[in-house]
Amino acid sequence: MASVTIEAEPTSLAIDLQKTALIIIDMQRDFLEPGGFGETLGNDVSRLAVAVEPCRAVLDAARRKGLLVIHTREGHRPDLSDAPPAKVERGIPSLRIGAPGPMGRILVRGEPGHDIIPALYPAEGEPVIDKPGKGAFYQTELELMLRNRGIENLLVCGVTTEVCVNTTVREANDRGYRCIVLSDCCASYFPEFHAAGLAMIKAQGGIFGWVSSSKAVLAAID
Ligand code: C5J
Repeated sequence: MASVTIEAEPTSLAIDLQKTALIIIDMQRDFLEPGGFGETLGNDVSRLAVAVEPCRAVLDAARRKGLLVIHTREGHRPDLSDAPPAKVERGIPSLRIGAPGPMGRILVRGEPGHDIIPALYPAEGEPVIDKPGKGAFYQTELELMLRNRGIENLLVCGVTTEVCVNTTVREANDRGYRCIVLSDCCASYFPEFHAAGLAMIKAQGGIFGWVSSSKAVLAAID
């Protein structure tokens, strides 16, 4: 596969698709559907739906082109031994991490709410990274997987823009990856945080990475 040029801000950039992975952050029922972790924190979860179709278009194209596709899920072991007390203690006790909810125990691995939404469900063979924190590199095998595959560039999609997407992009940037965040494939419960989260990435000549869109990426790779 040849190198392609992606229109992005603050600059367009040329990437080798063989060294590029698509990473889809935390498109889980717990964040996107009513009754999950996102809603227990007082959020309007319908605000994240806008990212699903653009994400799906990029996911389909990435699969067609044979790009490495990696999915992540935020969540904890059923005994919560990997959940810091400071994280669990937040919020109303009956709605905290590990409490029972309509989609099973909140943010617990193996529960229905922890799973990825059907529209973006991982295909056979696509790695799924289970992460206990906001960043996808923290206490996971992500970096090892990327290094073993010779990946240098990440197309980043998912939720939420200012939390797990931003944290992962910052972690990746420090590890030397070029991160291209697809603005319409990300979403936040707070539109102003979505905008600020993207602005922070591309400011100062692209201090953490680049911001592009599904349309630009599809035009370049498909
Ligand atoms: C949050 C995430 N917002 N995936 N997690 O707690 O962004």
